[in-house]
Amino acid sequence: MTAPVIVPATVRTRWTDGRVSGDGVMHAERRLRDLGAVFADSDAWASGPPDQLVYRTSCVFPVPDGTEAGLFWGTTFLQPGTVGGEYFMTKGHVHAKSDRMEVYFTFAGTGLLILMDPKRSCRVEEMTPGSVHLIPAHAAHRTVNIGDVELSFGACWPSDAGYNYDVIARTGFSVRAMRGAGGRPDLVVV
Ligand code: M6P
Ligand code: ZN
Repeated sequence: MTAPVIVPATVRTRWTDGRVSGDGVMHAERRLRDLGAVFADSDAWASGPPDQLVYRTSCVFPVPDGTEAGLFWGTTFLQPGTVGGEYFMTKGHVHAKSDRMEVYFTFAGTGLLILMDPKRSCRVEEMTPGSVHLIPAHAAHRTVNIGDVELSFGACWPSDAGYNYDVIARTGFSVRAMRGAGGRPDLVVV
């Protein structure tokens, strides 16, 4: 057998901020206009600039969506900011195949990972550079930027996990993260 040649990796992640570059990287973004039902104060949301970037993702999908036993991965870049005193956050979802797990790992910034089980009980984990977070089966998950700079974190999840946004659209999370006194987050149970 001939010796294999050494080839460079086709995709790279910059460890300082999670920036992904290379082959097949797909970019997406969510602006304030896309996040109507997410924030508690709908008047504050409606009076905000609709073009305001809230977060963007750079992901790699090496196999077709829905493939069993494949993996997807990428970085989410969540901007700092608030709407009606509530920190910028992702929409949040449960996996369509709800027993599929996921892992998050923080590159930069400070945030919260809100995990909610099917009984609406929440666990809130602090995200800091280097922190690693396991999203258990059946858990709804949402991230929140509680700092003054961009929060970036990596994620890796099964390619057959899918997204279910309906549960969150209907009943939301049972905890909201508000900017409190001294800029520290207050967790409000709703
Ligand atoms: C992470 C992963 C992605 C997800 C993204 C944004 O990168 O969990 O699957 O799409 O965060 O979260 P959401 O889909 O809730 O907007
Ligand atoms: Zn997920």
